Amino acid sequence: MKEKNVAFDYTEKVKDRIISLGADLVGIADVEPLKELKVDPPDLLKHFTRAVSIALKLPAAVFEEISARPTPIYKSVYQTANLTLDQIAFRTAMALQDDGHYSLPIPASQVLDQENWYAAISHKAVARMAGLGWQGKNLLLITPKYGSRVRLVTVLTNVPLDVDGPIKNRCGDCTACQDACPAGAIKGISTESHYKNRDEALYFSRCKEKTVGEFAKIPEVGVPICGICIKVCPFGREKSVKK
Ligand code: B12
Repeated sequence: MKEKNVAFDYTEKVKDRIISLGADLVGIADVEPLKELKVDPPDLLKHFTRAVSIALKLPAAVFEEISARPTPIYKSVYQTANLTLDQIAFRTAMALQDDGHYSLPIPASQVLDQENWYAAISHKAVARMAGLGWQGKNLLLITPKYGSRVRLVTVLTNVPLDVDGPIKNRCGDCTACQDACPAGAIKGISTESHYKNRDEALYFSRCKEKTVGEFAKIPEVGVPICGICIKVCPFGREKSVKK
């Protein structure tokens, strides 16, 4: 009789459970290459071997309603998505823990270094290594099905789940995000893997001035969001455009 692949079966069970909690995409990254990342605290990854990347799609119409600035509805969707992802990550980590595996949910949107804008770990890097999408010219994770209209969360764990691999960048010659960025922040440079730093892809200070310095100061918005480079990305846009 053929031997059962226990790791594969358990990985599928974990992924199915995450989807049943309401996630739209899930993938598994090996932690080893992620050790190059700046993380907070610096030994964050020490006790973990795998990073589970979880994506939640966003209502595409919300982006179609955005023209020059983020809308109050987008702010609400952003908050709901963060809360939903935090709950999915929490429940995933607890289920893994109940199965005997040391596991840590990383918040969807918690900034630890307010001066340099760093979180505990980059969800985009985890998602890319877990095969959910590629890092696009807008610096965001672009998924084949939903484009960048997804928010992300990560669960770190020490169970040897089967690992997924990165997928190929499909931005090609497209300059939609570069052309539309209201801050003129996107340089339009493509990467086969990932950017060495944010400045390779962005005039980061321009993006920050627009989102943090301008949009977050709109009273009914109040958070550093924008949404325009998400809206114009052709991946996943087709079904959302008003007919
Ligand atoms: C701080 C922050 C901001 C700051 C700074 C943004 C920035 N570019 O760092 C501000 C307020 C400006 C901002 C703006 C936005 N943000 Co923001 N932000 C974050 C937050 C909380 C931390 C980001 C961080 O630590 N960056 C540090 C840098 C160095 O990491 P990085 O940006 O991911 O880029 C590096 C890695 O990805 C790396 N990489 C990629 N693959 C690999 C693989 C390996 C092995 C390695 C070593 C590295 C690597 O290459 C990049 C360059 O070094 C994250 C949540 C999180 N924990 O990740 C959300 C997050 C990145 N933001 C998000 C979004 C959507 C936005 C906005 C569109 C606003 C909005 N919601 O409308 C804009 C887009 C700006 C842009 N085009 O980059 C989403 C992105 C979702 C997606 N589909 O990609 C995230 C992931 C939140 C979430 N939970 O979904 N954000």
